[in-house]
Amino acid sequence: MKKYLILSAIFFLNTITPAAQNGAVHLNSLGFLPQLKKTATITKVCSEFNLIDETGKIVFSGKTTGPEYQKDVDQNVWHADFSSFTKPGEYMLKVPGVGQSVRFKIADDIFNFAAQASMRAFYLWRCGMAVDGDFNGIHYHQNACHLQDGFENYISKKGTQRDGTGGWHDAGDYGKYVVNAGVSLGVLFMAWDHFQAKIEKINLNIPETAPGLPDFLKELKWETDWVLKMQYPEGSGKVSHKLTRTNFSAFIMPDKDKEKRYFTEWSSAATADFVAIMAMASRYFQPYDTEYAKKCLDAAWVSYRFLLKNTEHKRFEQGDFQTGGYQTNDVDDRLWAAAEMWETTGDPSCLKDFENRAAEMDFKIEENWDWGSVSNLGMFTYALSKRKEKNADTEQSIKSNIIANADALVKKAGVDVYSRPLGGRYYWGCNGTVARQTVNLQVANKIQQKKEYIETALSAVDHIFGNNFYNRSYVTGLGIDPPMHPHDRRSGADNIDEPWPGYIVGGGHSATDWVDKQESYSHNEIAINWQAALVYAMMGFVN
Ligand code: 9MR
Ligand code: ZN
Repeated sequence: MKKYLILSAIFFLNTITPAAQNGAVHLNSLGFLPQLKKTATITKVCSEFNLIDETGKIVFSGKTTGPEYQKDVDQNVWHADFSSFTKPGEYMLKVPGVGQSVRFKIADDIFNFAAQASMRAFYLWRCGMAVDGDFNGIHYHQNACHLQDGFENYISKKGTQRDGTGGWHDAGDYGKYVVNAGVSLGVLFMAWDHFQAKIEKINLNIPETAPGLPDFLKELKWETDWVLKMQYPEGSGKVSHKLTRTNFSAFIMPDKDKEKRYFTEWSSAATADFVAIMAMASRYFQPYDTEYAKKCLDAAWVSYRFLLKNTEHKRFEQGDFQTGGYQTNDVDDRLWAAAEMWETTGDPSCLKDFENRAAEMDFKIEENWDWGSVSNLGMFTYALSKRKEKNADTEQSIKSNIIANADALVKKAGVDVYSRPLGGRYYWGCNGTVARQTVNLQVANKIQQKKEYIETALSAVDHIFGNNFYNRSYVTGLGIDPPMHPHDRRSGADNIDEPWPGYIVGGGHSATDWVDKQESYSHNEIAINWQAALVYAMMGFVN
């Protein structure tokens, strides 16, 4: 009896958890695009590999290269490269003496489903309305929440309530923060700009909250509608830094979170980000909704003019608040605002403002950027702008820095054993940065087309979906052995084992310390800024 039980347990494990028995062959578990590079990282001694099709036939063989030792993971690894095999189908990589990979496909549309899921994750994050989603046979549901948003106690009008409903929750917490909405929407609008034709192939299957808009913009409008409400209503142009409770809630569903939430004091970074977002919104909504486009641009001008008259950095002071700080210097935010205002309006004073600020920043392109450093967004908008009035030297400096930066990322991914374009840097939310580096690479590719740029962007995607130290996907519901315990209040409170799907988790603070534990918010939270980067990364590979 006992023996029978053990045998059947082994059989069971073999059939449902290939990951456990094949730990040494790390690759993008979603699969590969026929025409681009295909590699795997193997963490045991090996010399050759075979690609097996569904019938068990060897369709391609090769020699592995290696070993290469890398200190941060303390591993010797070998690489298998089967890029030259391009035939669509379902395969497995077998490495004699080591084991095999998960099953994966080679197909043109291999990333479409993950691209859709990562974008739908924004819909599932909506605040202020009931949300429903089906994924892998599971129904996820959330009641309408935070309908009392918000109170104005902290912006002088004692106790008054004003409409601040809508938008997306920020992360695993239910707060809403303008600075983080900034970098998120900036990257998402860029995705739309760079990949509109690809994005339009994807049906997001979201409710009709903005008739006449393509799905993707419909989702962004849910957030821009909320961002508009963060501008002070008295007409000054100031923008509240955030709308949150004074502290974080427990792990409860959002409709159960009844404590008062407040519009906070303004900050100059939030105000500048507001300008950039609204200028972008005006530009991208213009073809579908001219009235809304005008509303966004009018709001952007009010805040932009306010910033021109108020040049000092107005920091956000937490005071009573213990929720996310998102405190950041405003120099990069102001540069971004000027770039988007110019691109939307063509106004020469905005151009001058941007070019002066770009010079002050030495036309620098950041390798590693997030909510605290958004100058790249401005630099990229300017570099790719078709407007004619640019200063030729400024344009040249920025473009050559974009190329140099992308070349550096190609090099970094080239030497990292898991092809991580961020190399050995780890910190809170670094998985988001890895995904966001695909923006640098795709922009460089627009300036000077090079296969290495696209393939390094693909390396970032490979890394996220399994070609990493853990041989695990960092995105809930997708790929090999994905995170099961993200720091996400809904996932923790809804009595469903599987977490809400499609979300990238923050990642480790060193190469080997990531943990899939709900309590570890600094390793395993989800957040809109990292998610926007994931969406950008994925949309680049939709076919
Ligand atoms: O992403 C933010 C990270 O860069 C900071 O180091 C960290 C601490 O300030 O905060 C992170 O942002 C969190 C925010 O403050 C509140 N909502 C959840 C965010 C993701 O963890
Ligand atoms: Zn809410």
